[in-house]
Order: sequence, then C-alpha cells, then structure tokens
Amino acid sequence: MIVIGSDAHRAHHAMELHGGSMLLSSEGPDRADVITTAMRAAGYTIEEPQPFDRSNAERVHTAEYLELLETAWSRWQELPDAGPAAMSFSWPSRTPNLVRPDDLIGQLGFHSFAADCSIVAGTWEAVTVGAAMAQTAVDRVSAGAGAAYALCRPPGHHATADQFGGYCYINNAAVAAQRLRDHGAERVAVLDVDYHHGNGTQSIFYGRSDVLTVSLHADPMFEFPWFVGHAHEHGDDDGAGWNLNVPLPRATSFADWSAALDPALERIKRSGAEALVVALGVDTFAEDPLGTFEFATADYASMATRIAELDMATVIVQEGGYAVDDIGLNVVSFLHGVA
Ligand code: Q9C
Ligand code: ZN
Repeated sequence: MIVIGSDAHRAHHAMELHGGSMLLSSEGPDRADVITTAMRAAGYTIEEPQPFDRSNAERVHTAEYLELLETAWSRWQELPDAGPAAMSFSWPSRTPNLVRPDDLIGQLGFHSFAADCSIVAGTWEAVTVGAAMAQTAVDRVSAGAGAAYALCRPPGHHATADQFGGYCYINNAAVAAQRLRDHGAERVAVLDVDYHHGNGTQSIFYGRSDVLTVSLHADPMFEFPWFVGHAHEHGDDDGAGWNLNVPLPRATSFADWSAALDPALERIKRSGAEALVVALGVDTFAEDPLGTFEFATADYASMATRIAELDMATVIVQEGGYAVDDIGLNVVSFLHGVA
C-alpha cells in the first residue's frame, strides 16, 4: 500500500462555533499525528506528496474560491478588529441572484456554509498540501499501483465547488476523482463511508455521469450537513441516476451498515467505473464524539475487505474521525483490510 502524508497539516488548526462559543476545532493536528504514528508502528512508510497542482484543483473548484482561501488570512490581518480566525458572521439567504461582494467578510460568507470552519495563518498551506497528497496518490495508482492512501488533513468531502464548511476547504476526493478522469479513466466512482453525508462531492458531480457518487451516512434529518443527503437525490441532467445516498438511523451497527453497503457496491459494479475513490471517515466509530454509529476497530478491516472485492484501482483519502485515541488503529485496520 502506497501512503502519502506530510507534517504540513500542522500549520492548520482553526476555530469553530461550538455551543455558542468560538473554540479551537475538534478537527486538530493530533488527528493526523496519531494516524502517522500508528501507520509507522504498523510498518508503513509515508511518502511526501509532489507539489500541489492548482490547475487540477480548479477543475472542481472555482478560481475565485481558491483565491479567497489563499488570500483570506492576509486580508484579515488588515482589519482593525481581526481576531484569531477569519470567518464571516453572515451567509446568503435562500434568495436567487446572489452577488459576490468585494468585502472580505462578505466573501467569507459567500464562500462558506457552516460556522464550524474558519481560516487561520496555515490553512492554505495545509489544504494545498492535503490536495497534493490526493493528487500524488492518484498519480501512483494511474502508474499501476493497486491502491494508495492519502493522509489528508483537514478533510475535504463537505467542500463544494465554491464553499467551505464541515471542517473542509478543498475537496480532496473530488480532486482525486477528476484527476483519475484526466489520466484516462472513462468513469470513476466515489464511495464515501464517512459518518456524515459527502455533500460537497455530491454537488460537484451532481450533473455529471462520468463520476458516480455514493455516500452512506447518518440521515440528514438529524445530522450535519442537514438539508441534503437524502435518498431521493439521484442527480440532475446528465447526472440523473449517478448519485446514490444511503441515509441511516442513529446508532447504526456495523452489521446494519454492511447490509446497506450491498446495493452501494452493486451500483458501483454496474457503473462500469474503472477506478474508485474511497472517502474514508472513521467517525462511524462507537467512541467518536461527533457520531452515533457503533463500529469497532475490527469492522474497518471487514469494510475494506468488502470494498477490495470490487477489484478496482483505488485511491483512499482521509476524511473525518474525531476519537483521536483510536483514529490511528481504525485507519490501520482499514488499510490492512484492503491488502
Ligand atoms: N461544533 C467531517 O467529518 N461540525 N466533518 C460539527 C460541532 C459538523 C464533520 C460542529 C461536523 C463536520 C469531515
Ligand atoms: Zn464526518
């Protein structure tokens, strides 16, 4: 198994609105550090990514969105009342004909959808190196490796073409899927197993049939990202029939989740996809402070073995997982199950 990682993620630790206060985010550097330690202990060698390919990222994100991520921190420093993290206090309402404002606070609102996400000094460095990991993992798989894992942090699957949220800024799974297409795969499938719905990945490919998006997740009737992630969302236009959502109840066991995986794997097989991207969140773990599902460490190996039965070239990108003490063992369990 090829593993791509870097310490550059440490530059990013944002603030989030939690219980009405701005706190240091539960999406912190310890997550990737614990995964790194567990992987080295399990004998994996971690390789540095190649430089970030911005033009590839601009195929799934707008240029003006990436420019905001890149420049927001320095623009924020020029404000007389700049606090410890750059974020808006105002988001667009359900109104057509929205206009992107010139002002930084307005642009931060225009380009985000949740108050659990803010920009700090190292955000751009961390998110571009994270995307570069996904890109390098794709390059290795396109060159013949069976599978590669990108230890991305912060995660990516909630980020849409032009909005950050849910701790996500650049959608690493979407970047990977697009890059697999650009390297010649006629069709690519994304399987999102994070506890939360992959709303960003869904929305980026919603009108396209060349990238099948499949997500198993907590029902958005009770869980973030709310508003989207329902079973009736099948895709639009050319993408009609190319999105599959499997919302699940609170406290879902691995046995019930695994049964729900059957039709998802069948859909991927039927799609004719030549490559697979797995958005690997381990916030389905029983002890996860954000989740309600009841998975055990060994379940991630079972999950991976079932996915590996698809026998597809596979790029795995790290998404959520906030039970920091166990996150490393859970990821290693999954990777063992792939091999
Ligand atoms: N203060 C991922 O797992 N934010 N994102 C929680 C609680 C929503 C999770 C806010 C959870 C986002 C990639
Ligand atoms: Zn999640």
